[in-house]
Amino acid sequence: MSYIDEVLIFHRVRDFNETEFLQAMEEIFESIRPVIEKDEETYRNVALLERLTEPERILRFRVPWIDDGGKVHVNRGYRVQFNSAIGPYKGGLRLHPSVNLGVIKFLGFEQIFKNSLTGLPIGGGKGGSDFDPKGKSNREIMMFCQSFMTELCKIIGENTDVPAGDIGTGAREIGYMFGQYKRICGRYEGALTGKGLSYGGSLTRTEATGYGLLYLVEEMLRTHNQDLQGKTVCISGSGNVATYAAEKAEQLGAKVLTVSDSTGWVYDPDGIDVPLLKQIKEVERGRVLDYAKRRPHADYHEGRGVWVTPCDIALPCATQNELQIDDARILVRNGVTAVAEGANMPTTIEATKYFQKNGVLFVPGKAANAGGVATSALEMAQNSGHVYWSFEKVDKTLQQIMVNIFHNIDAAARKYGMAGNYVAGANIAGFEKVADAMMAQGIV
Ligand code: NDP
Ligand code: 2IT
Repeated sequence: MSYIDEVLIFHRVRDFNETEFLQAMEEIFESIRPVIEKDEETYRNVALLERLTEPERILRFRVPWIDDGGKVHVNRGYRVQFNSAIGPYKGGLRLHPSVNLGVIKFLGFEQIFKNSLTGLPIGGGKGGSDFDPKGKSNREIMMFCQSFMTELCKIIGENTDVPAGDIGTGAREIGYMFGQYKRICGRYEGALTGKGLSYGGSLTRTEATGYGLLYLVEEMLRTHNQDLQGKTVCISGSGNVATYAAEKAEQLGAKVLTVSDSTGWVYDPDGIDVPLLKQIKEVERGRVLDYAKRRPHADYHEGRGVWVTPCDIALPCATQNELQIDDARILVRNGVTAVAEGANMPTTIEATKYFQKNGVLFVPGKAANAGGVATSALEMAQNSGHVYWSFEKVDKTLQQIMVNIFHNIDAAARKYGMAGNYVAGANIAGFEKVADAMMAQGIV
């Protein structure tokens, strides 16, 4: 049996209940198969794949907190320090009731290759909790964040592990966590990114994931002699990534027709009004239903269904496995030409293959949404140099990073005879650097 299959079967048996982790691993292993099979014995002899798929360290901890009515709650906190071959662990913290070890392992595993693609010295990690921030008061959020950080602070630091935001963790949560970290550890250091601008944050970090997604799409279209001018775009989600993807898409001349959340979605034929969306989501902490009520021609629909809207470009920016085979069929039937993942693994493997088979340009999240973590690494660089860079400088650097990522994944796909397969290109390019570093550092 091939080495790749041996390791896959081993995990299917041992980690059978970690569905999302197995899905991420199977996609990556399929892509790197030609790389491994070229030199199978070398990799097998040092158990490279077994080491790559086993986190260096996992911390799971109790997070007790007291709500405004005096009731005590206990959530589970996680931090998976997956791989530090090319730099300190780096990756976000997800606060959502669906969080479990399998979800955090999938996100941490993806992060290894994404961070490698940025070209910056950051390893892979991820964390979070099954805490649900929806409907909580500011005080309750602060109580939770302080309790969470009281444990997490024991294993993070500017040169060891640097968490950041993800679903449910934005500027407010990072602020509370940073305050508690500093209080307990007594050090003012960049142990978190996504910080506020008054205490060590970087300009452009808020916008970075969404902007970076569009910079990559723009470069991909350019190499196919197209641009975003006049294109229609469907976006799912209405959080950090979705909002700034919409903003940049509109700046580049496209019309954004949809946004969504876990209760419903909005079709706005006049194009999404991004300042209004920001007001509702970032200031009022409302829902997309509130957006629809304040727009003259927008329709609101309950439930899933955002992908029925005909569009040139689809940008899933909400959560894993939100774009499934039926959605892919409808998008293709409606003439979609490009799909790029703002979220992590939003497209199922079946849907991804359907897009590729039907000639749709498809870019996986680990390349397309890498602008967020890349800008986090720029925040780390500013913090350790005790300096601040201008918006223009960070934005230009981000743009260059996304252009480089596109060309690197394009070249890696071509090198292995799979031109245009950006899934294979991203996985191979991300893997090669990490594998090289792991081989050089011995059996650790
Ligand atoms: P936010 O919390 O800001 O927004 C998440 C959005 O997705 C909300 O609109 C939310 O709706 C929706 N959503 C979340 N879970 C579900 C679900 N189970 N079903 C339907 N909709 C859902 O998160 P971000 O924008 O930061 O993250 C979005 C995605 O992008 C995630 O996959 C994240 O891992 C990825 N990502 C984020 C980066 C960042 O820098 N923030 C960087 C790279 C990737 P609702 O409010 O109803 O829950
Ligand atoms: O999935 C991701 O890349 C993020 N949530 C951002 C991680 C980071 O460290 O900025």
